Amino acid sequence: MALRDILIVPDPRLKQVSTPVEGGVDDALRAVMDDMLETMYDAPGIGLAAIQIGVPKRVIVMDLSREDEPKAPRYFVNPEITWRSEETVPYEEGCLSVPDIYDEVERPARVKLKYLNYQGEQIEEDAEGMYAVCIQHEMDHLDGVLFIDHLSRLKRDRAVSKVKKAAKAA
Ligand code: K1U
Ligand code: ZN
Repeated sequence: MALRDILIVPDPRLKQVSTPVEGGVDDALRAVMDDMLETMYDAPGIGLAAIQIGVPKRVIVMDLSREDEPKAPRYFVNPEITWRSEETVPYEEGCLSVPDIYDEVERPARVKLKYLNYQGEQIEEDAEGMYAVCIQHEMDHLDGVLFIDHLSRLKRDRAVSKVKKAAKAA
């Protein structure tokens, strides 16, 4: 396993639409997912999309366990949302590619999704709460969308300027 660099805005690769994984889950893809998980834990974060380490494939890792609980990694290959609730909820989101910026995004409260897991098995699930927030945030990454794209243009521009300024000062 290896730590990978996380892309930071305004890196143009973050705007790319990622392509589906062809031919199922193999050892090479599992090695990428292992690197993603290690990178996410190290950041630290609760989710990571492959494009955030520069790999334009439709792959996500996530771990929503609390610090006092055993680790519970989840892997999503070619995830698809098949249903969204009418009801929406606000949540203050952050993103490892937009460091130190947090703002409220309104998203469907519940979704149904299907995906392939680490073993390549087809899974269908309902998500709500933090799981629903995080999977929608990560699936946006697969389509080149960042949480700041859900904010006003003024807030988005301010966020990118703040991140650029911080990077220059570092
Ligand atoms: O960059 C990412 O996509 C990961 C992002 C996931 C996320 C956070 C909040 C709402 C929706 C999606 C993060 O993990 S940001 C860091 C974070 O939330 C966190 C870090 C350490 C402990 C707990 C949370
Ligand atoms: Zn993110």
